[in-house]
Amino acid sequence: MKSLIIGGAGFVGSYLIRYLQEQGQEVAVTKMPQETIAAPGADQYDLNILEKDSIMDLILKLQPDYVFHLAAQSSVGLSWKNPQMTIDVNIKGSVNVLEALRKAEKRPKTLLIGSGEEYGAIRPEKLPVSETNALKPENIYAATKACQNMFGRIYAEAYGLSVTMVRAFNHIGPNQAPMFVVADFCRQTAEIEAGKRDAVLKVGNLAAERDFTDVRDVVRAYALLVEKGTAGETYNVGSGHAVAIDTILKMILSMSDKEIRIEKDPSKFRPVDVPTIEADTKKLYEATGWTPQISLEQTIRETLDYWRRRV
Ligand code: A2R
Ligand code: GDD
Repeated sequence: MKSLIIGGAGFVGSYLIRYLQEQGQEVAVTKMPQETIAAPGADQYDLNILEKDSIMDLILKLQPDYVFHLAAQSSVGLSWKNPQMTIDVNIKGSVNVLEALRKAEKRPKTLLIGSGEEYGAIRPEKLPVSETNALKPENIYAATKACQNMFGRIYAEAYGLSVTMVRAFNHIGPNQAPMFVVADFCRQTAEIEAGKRDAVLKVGNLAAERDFTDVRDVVRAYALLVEKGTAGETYNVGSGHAVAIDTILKMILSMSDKEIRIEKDPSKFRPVDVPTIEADTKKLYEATGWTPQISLEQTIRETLDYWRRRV
């Protein structure tokens, strides 16, 4: 079997390449021209998803069995600062991918990666949130992913494309960019331990509750879903348990010997930050049998150790 990963130079891509190769698959991967990927055995192609014809050429050339569309502007925080770019990449780029798939001779099974953020503020009695819950995105990123989801369903129904949609909740682990909360707090802690900054850890909204899963469990779910998911359907991918950011912070601090002071940084707060996002993963379980295997403590410890080695 041959997989094409679009946007494979990012956080999830590096793990997905390795996982699919371990499963015996042939893997091709696209990256932005300025990016590098350390992935022996995977064929690499430069591709900007805003260039529609290039996607089509690549899919026609490779004729993959599976396509994983990971390319995105993936940060909620950055989406407030750069809405146009987020909309271009996440909506126009995704439609470009769908158009390329529509014109492909051999139509691959495809996974589009959306977000638990698409639900927006969820009524407490609706938690954990299932895929049938109404979408009310509360930030630019979430709106673009809700839009991508709608296009995915439309293309599946109108053109018979084998496109399955994921709503991924927070995923974490070593090698994640420090614009996301766990990597950010672990990097700051490692820098404090190494004497590279004062013993003050800057934080944003600690009251938010999010559903965290180790990235290695996440890519395993993607590989199962691309094969077993139903075209036109959406599946939540998360742990099923929301944890307060404050609890995450305390876990990280408990893993360090340093005395660290916490300071609120106004620039880290967002115009809107929904209180709780928690996934109902019954549909995913019923389709694939997937359950997460790596504990929150293990993934946080490994992320902290990763930053200790890096700083
Ligand atoms: O922005 P860069 O240079 O870091 O590249 C990102 C790439 N990307 C693009 N690829 C092709 N054409 C574009 N116009 C374009 N713009 C950005 O997509 C990066 O290498 C990749 C996304 O990786 P990450 O930001 O690390 O996201 P992650 O955590 O791997 O998430 C994968 C998917 C995304 O759709 C997220 O929105 C979702 O899972 O949570
Ligand atoms: N980044 C960051 N930095 N977030 C902080 C901080 C901080 O210093 N302090 C508190 N937070 C809070 C944010 O306000 C948010 O409520 C929560 O921590 C998680 O923020 P992020 O790690 O930036 O992730 P995200 O939830 O906005 O988005 C991630 O998860 C989505 C799925 O739920 C990304 O991986 C998205 O691509 C993904 O779709």
